[in-house]
Amino acid sequence: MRLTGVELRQIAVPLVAPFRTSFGTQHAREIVLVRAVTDDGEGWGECGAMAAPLYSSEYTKAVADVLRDYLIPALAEVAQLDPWRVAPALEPVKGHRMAKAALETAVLDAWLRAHGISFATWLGATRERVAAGVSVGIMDSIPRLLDAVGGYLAEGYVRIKLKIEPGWDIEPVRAVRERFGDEVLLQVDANTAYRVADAHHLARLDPFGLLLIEQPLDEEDIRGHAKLAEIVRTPICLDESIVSARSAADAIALGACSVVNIKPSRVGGYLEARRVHDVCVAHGVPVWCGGMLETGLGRAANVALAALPGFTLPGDTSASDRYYATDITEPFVLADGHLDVPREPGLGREPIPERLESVTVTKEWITVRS
Ligand code: OSB
Ligand code: MG
Repeated sequence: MRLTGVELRQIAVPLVAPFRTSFGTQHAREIVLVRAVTDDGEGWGECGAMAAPLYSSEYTKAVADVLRDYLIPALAEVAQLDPWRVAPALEPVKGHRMAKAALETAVLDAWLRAHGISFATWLGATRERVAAGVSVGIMDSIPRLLDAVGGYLAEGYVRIKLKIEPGWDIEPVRAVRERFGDEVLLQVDANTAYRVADAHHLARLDPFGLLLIEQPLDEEDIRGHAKLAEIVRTPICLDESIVSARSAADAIALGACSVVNIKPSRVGGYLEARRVHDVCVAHGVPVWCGGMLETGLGRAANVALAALPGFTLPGDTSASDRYYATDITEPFVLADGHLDVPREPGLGREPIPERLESVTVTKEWITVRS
């Protein structure tokens, strides 16, 4: 397979409701989409980076720059392209994992379509549908939170994740437990908002029987998470800290986490995401699939990944309508608390042209060979 060129597209899609986390409030999702065009068909990749560098150091403008100026030129050097040759070709460029993931995913989609293989089959999926959890943002008041959680439970979501920050942690968790009971699968995500000195405060979450506390401390504070795990009984799960299979192996060996959130974009793509999964399975560490408020394109690949055997906890793999009034692909729909894993070649989803155009902010074409 030979790469002909790449289209970079910036889109902006309004969210159905503002999504507030400890790092900020999103009203719309600004996303870079990559379309890889080859002599054997084309493929799509969605970049997880957000508009501002507040969740991770990457952001949409930097993603477009590094793809145009460094990553696509590096990939252009590869004469015979296949999914395994992408990461080695991009390896001289430091960091920028989300940008690399989007480019690799576009090549992988093109290659899988050309070979008639679905993402799920190629990754080694063992399930036909995956359990859907939902991530619930920080709200203005407890009654609003209870309305939101009640709505999601009524829709059938099988696990609730509450975003927390100092001042919005013990009381929201207590209120959700009191209203909806102890059987609800419940977890919290701090997005690095605490310090190790908050350990005894976070231990006050222990009586509520949470599945896990996600990323309480700074992404680089592996030792702090290990210290926290000695004081807090609720399992510690890492998100931001896990950027590769190596960092997962280190965090597990150092006792910093007993659960891992796998986001393919954060670790540089689906090949590395599968390696993270394999490392965790080898250590008996449960994993679940995280999300970056993806459209149907990124969601299709995440749902395929979440169908691997080590994904024993429900993921942030919610239905399209949890995020968008109109998705850019055929939507993912909740059925009995689950999403169906696409079975068609490649991602099994593609942008609907009119919808894609209606959310497009800019697009550029980068010729690789003519
Ligand atoms: O920390 O998991 C996170 C969304 C954007 C950035 C970071 C995170 C999130 C979520 C929502 O929690 C996940 C989703 O539903 O896609
Ligand atoms: Mg998280």
